[in-house]
Amino acid sequence: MVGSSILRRLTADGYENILTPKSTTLDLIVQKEVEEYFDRQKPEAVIIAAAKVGGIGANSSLRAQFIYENLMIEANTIHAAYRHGVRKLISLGSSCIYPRMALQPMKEEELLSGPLETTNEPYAVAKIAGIKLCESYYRQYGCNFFSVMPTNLFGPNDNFDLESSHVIPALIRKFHEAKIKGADSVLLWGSGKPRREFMYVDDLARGVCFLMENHDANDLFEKGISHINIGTGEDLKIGELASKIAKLVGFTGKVAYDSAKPDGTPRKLLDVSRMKALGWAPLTSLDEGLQKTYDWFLGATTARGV
Ligand code: GFB
Repeated sequence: MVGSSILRRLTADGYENILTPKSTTLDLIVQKEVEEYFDRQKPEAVIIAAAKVGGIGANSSLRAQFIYENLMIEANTIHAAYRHGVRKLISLGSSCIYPRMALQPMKEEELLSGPLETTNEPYAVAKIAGIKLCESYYRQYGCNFFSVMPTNLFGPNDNFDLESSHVIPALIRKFHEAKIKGADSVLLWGSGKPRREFMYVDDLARGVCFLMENHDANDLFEKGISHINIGTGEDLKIGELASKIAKLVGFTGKVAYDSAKPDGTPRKLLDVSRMKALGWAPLTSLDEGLQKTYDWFLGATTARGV
């Protein structure tokens, strides 16, 4: 989802020679393959959008895969970028790097100020390692590498698998299928009370390209900041999100909650004043992004003949 959006952005901005290796041709978990790829292709700039990602269900159950695969992808890519003299590198993380009870909205300085949320601790530890890899390669070798922490993202090409997806694609699919089948209720996870911030993926792509062109590692590290947040600065309850998506899809039945499923962190809202101060802001409202994502889902569903 993120990679394809960044590719659309770069192409629209007129960039050429964009390398987008698929996991079938380059396994970023295997160091030798990564080194050989950098040898062959000699990239000038790198954006690490590749990651093992998923919603609260996948994060809780695939704990070994989430920590191992993300650590390997980051370590292999960042080290290869250093060895091959890459001029700038941006590594993408997630707002789950902050402590479960971090002060809201979460400033960059909240990193490592308390214990992490258990459901996604392995993933968060790997993403914190990504931040520290960039910072360490800057401090020891002077590499222009830094990390960007996006809030919860959604949009076209998201994963709509009900077990492993994030909440927005899960809700779009659940409400859509319930409407088609004429079901009178939909079962959601947890209590509906946690608050989340959501950003449409094309805004993240704009933000990453903006930082690639306008920001450098020393702008952060020399101010004692290890990464930069990117989000909308607004959040809502999962229950409120559910009402929005039900209305959008046209589902008029009841919403029930499965309390056996985890809520995760109670609130996850980023402080985005640093991006704001750089003159950057997202353009897509939550309602507009949800509409675009639902339209994409309907197109993909029709294409699959479902
Ligand atoms: O999007 P989500 O899976 O991830 O869940 P997190 C957000 C909230 O929605 C949780 C609730 O409180 C879920 O319990 N929810 C309600 C549902 N119904 C559903 C449903 O059908 N499916 C899903 N998936 N959730 C992830 C982290 O946390 O967010 C990752 O685990 C990463 O590490 C990612 O940071 C952005 O926001 O809780």
